[in-house]
Amino acid sequence: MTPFRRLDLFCRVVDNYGDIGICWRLAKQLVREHGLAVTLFVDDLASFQRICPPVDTAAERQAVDGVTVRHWRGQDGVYGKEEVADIVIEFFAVDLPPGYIDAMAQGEPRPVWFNLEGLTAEEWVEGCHRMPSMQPRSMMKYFFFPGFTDKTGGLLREAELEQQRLQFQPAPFLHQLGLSETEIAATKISLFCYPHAPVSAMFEVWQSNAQPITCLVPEGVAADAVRAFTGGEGGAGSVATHGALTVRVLPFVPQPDYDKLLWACDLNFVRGEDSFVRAQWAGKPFIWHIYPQDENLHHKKLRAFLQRYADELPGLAGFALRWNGAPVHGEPDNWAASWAALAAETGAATARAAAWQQQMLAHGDLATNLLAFAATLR
Ligand code: TRH
Repeated sequence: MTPFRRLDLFCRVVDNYGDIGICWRLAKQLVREHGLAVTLFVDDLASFQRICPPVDTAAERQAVDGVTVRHWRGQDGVYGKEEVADIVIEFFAVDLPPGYIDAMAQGEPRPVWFNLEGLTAEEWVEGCHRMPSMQPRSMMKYFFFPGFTDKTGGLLREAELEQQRLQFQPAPFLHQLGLSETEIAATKISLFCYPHAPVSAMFEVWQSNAQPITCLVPEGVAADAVRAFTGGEGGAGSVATHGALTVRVLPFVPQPDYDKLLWACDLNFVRGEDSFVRAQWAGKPFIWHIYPQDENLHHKKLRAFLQRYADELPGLAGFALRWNGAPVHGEPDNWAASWAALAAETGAATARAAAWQQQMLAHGDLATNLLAFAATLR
């Protein structure tokens, strides 16, 4: 049992859906599994609505799945000390409103204050995880890092997730999304990536695959390549087959359904942070398109992850590096060869996915780890 009653979580949507995707997942879990009263402050309700359709984009304050959602309109505003929660989380180092910080300083006891950081497999996070940082008015803020080792905060994961995955029946779900029996019987690949991914090159290789492939692409993703392949607008429901490859455009689904899509496919292409973690819990082989950063910093992060995950899967590691435009030495220099090397490892990659899940489970989940650490600070 946590000694805390209330938690405030501040989320600024920098780009796309990962920021709100992660915060929303965490907020719901803290309510459902830990009984906390959670307020999620978010600046972009339209992005939120995309992954969670019940969200009302016009509401200043609303309750969604037991979470109080407040439209965070800016840094102005006066907050009373009674408005401040027992735990305050700023996600990805967002600046809290100065008026809120003032109210935090007035509280007794003061709230436990966290900066919840981004996920990386690099070793340095172990040294920074849980590190305190002195703030004005003698307040302390603590860094909390998700991660892949027991010296980090672990990964976000709901308690009932594995049970849900084991009970899941793919066929009705895929039918609902409009897939035919033939498409369902093929090797199914979900494709979620950034616009610079070499999707057209991949489509070309898959057209000549020995077995049929169904590639499922959320609407708006890889839009140029999808339009070129389907010869139409590429809206949800668009579908075309050339050679062994069928490409089908899916609607952007609510967040829980995206998990189901990952569970239903044989291979998942994911991106960012949240879909990357969900692919790991899906227990299926996956290829990660990492969020690009200046000076190719993301290549360093990708290599750090592959070193932990794919040390014994050279085909998967080589493919992932090429997919991200990272230099690969001694690897095949064409997509057909890269695909063949990845496909040849399907059995080993599936076994690795299951073993990795067990390894990650041993570190506990991020929400529980965060609350346990917070309790030591009171
Ligand atoms: O959307 P992303 O690229 O998001 C992020 C943000 O850009 C962020 O600024 C950056 O810091 C981070 O990447 C690294 O990728 P991500 O993290 O995978 O988030 C996608 C979310 O969208 C995830 O919660 C799953 C959800 N989703 C749906 O709900 N339905 C869908 O149909 C799809 C494809 C995704």
